[in-house]
Amino acid sequence: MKRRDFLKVGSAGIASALVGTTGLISWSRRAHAATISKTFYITDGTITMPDGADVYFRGYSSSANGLDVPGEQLVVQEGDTVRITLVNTLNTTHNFVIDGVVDSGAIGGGQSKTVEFVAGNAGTYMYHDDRNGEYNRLLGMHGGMAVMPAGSSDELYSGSPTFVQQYFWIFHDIDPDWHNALRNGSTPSSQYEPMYFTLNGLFARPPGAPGAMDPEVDAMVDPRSALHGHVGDRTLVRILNAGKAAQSVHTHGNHMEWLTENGQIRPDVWKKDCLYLDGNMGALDVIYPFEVPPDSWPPATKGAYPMHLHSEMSQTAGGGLYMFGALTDIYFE
Ligand SMILES: [Cu+2]
Repeated sequence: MKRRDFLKVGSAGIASALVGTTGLISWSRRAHAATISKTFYITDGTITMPDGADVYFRGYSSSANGLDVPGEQLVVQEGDTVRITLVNTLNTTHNFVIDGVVDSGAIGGGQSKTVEFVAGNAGTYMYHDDRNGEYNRLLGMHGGMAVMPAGSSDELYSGSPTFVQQYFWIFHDIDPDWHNALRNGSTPSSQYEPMYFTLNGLFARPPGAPGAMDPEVDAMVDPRSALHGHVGDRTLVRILNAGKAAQSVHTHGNHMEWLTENGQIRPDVWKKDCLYLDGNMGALDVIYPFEVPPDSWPPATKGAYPMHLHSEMSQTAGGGLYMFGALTDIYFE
């Protein structure tokens, strides 16, 4: 579909567009720029994997004794002043970087630093620590930032196809041998071999498994990840890959409208059910349109469909444990 055709479809929906309440990201249009302040504590700890292994992580956390992987989702508007205070509780040196936007410089062990920047072009960004190449990002120091167009609540960029609600899907993959080496201050020397795969920091759980259907632990129902909508609730998904492994993102039910690839606006909006996502900070923005699935008869207006990744190992944990990987569900309500 050409963008021109698409915009016609999109503009019909504007009158009824509302800011969604089911997605985690809620956003109201604002006439004036604001100052957004946030404090991140650089912390570490272990997280228990589905096979029982405790793996070391570092994160940008919302409290000094917490460990958030990924860090909290930031949502700002073009022109906003964003002020981030970093409190490094560790004895290693870290930083806070948004490529092309801000670089805190080194924050030594036990030090704090406040960085300030003006949010520029609308779009989806990853914040991360690039102090030690990719290693701190892989250890968990990453998160997503959405910059909304000035004065807009239903566009990805000015003039984009519109949506009524938005989510982040931040994927990650974990090689425990690398995490262990980095914990001990050494450089990983083994070939990278991811054993665990997460969506917004959580693993899926198959039916009947401990934690299944618990929104605190199960990526299938985590309100940050599972899409909920009625027919017509066009949903923006900001997809980021903090891991190292390239992935293939597949939605069932509807195709995705593919708006951007690695921060670049696509010249035409294609509808795709499967999209390639680069490893090492690949990024996609898509709209899941919540249309009645075109081949269904009688028309299916309710039901649940999976989103999964098409590399088989990403659906597993610990070299087995099927369905303990990076997947979630899409609920037509
Ligand atoms: Cu599939």
